[in-house]
Amino acid sequence: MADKATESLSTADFLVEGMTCDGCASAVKRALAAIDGVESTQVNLSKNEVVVTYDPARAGVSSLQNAIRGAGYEVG
Ligand SMILES: [Cu+2]
Repeated sequence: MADKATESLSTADFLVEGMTCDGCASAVKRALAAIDGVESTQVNLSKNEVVVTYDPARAGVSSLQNAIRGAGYEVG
């Protein structure tokens, strides 16, 4: 089960509307971190940009988008 294959990670770039402060950035990060396969999340508030590094074998782009929407933000 815990096969130690080398992970090949992908990054996904999202335009997220509604993030206005560090609290929003934290909420988005927390929502994404809760998804299995998400390695890290970077938020650029001034560009409304969220960059997610994830394992595509375990998480899909749509589940990342759903997590962001679930936190209360629009994904472009
Ligand atoms: Cu905020």
